[in-house]
Amino acid sequence: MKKFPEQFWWGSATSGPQAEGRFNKPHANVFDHWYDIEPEKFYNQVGPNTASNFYNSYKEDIQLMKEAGLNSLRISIQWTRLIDDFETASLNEDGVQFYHNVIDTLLEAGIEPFVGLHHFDLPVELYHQYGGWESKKVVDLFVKFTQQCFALYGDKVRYWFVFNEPMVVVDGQYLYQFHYPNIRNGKKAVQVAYNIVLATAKTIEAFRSGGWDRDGQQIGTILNLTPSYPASDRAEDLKASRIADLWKNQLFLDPAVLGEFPSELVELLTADGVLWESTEEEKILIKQNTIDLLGVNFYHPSRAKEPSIIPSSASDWMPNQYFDDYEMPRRRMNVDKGWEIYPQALYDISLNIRDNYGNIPWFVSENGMGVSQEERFMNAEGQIDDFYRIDFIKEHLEWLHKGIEAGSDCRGYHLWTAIDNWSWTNAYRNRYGLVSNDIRTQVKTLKKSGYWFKQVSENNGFS
Ligand code: BGP
Repeated sequence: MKKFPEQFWWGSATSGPQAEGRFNKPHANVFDHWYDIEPEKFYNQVGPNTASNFYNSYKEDIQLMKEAGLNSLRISIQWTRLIDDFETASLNEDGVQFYHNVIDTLLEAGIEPFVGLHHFDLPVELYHQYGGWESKKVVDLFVKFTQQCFALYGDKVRYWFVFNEPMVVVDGQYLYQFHYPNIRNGKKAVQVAYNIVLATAKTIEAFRSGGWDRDGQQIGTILNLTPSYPASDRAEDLKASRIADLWKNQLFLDPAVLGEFPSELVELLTADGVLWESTEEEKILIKQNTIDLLGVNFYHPSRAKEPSIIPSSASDWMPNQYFDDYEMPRRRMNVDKGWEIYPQALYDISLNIRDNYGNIPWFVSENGMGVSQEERFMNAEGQIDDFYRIDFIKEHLEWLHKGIEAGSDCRGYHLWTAIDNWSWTNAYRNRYGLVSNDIRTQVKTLKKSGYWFKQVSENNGFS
């Protein structure tokens, strides 16, 4: 039996925009808006309007999560649901009550709420008015929203997370065009990355100066880490992999944990003429407001080879002018996503955090397997026999366990996700849940993995 540390968090991650549905929301976020104007971008034209109906069925859903053995759950508070007026951060009463109800129901079920404050769900008005994360004005409006969250729920919530996967905001909105406003502008991408780091530090500052850590509450952030491996040991590939790591991982990890950006990256951006605009005062703020707890979303590694893009001018600047993605031959893939399955990377992440980031407490905040047409695996009893998901989780847990044995301070494993939910432009194509969701009827049923996860959670390990 592989045992995990005591009080290990066996849980799952969800997000407001992917689970709740748009019911009673006073504002649209960037995805709501994108679906309104270009539904054809979304798989099967399924949008976020109903999602998994969590707004209406949170009580029953939380019951199912309990049946799947979760002792913790990450939700996210939607800025577009909680706030009526973004300038003053005035509250929307229905939103306020909804998140009270969800948090109370989780606590009653013995499930620790982990609360995220931004899960790709920027209010679209703030993009149209100010350019969203390009603007430091939006940074300050965001901090006001987070202060409302702390004031409302700070006595009940012990674990807060400022951003989910900031690199995906940068990649999706400003570089590789898979999130609204899907533009391509390297210089803006760099400023957005910086502004998100600044927003993280300012939120942490507000949390601590407001005394919301008075009973040991902690604040962290959630980063998608994709450790970079070179395609070969040729100098060109090694260099490409080093820069990929700096950009994809250290850009957010270093300021979050160490309080400063990696100097190698700053030098490179300066030499290329695309470094962000910042002040000395902000630098100090970032230095002083690092996280208590790190969430790591891990799906796949990154493999890099010598780049093929040669920019013709600084205005064409793109980070991938320094690295090309390299695809391993015969790699195993997370079905339909093209993501390489490489669980050993979790061990490498464990050691990296132990050795280079002061062994900060961390947990796997997302990991999971997306599978399309899962009804293929439905057995005679109407249950989805997702043996492949059990194998996938086990493999990852085995490598994580080795990392913990080596002394890395990992406190939990959250699967993406508890109940099949709506997923950005993929809509409901790839299913990740421990619980299936028939989106025509909203009937939700535990999969085989749900029963298995319960045993793992109860035994605090598996054999
Ligand atoms: C992460 C996000 C989640 C979730 C997951 C699965 O990047 O934090 O919100 O969506 O990936 O990816 P996808 O939904 O694109 O299949």
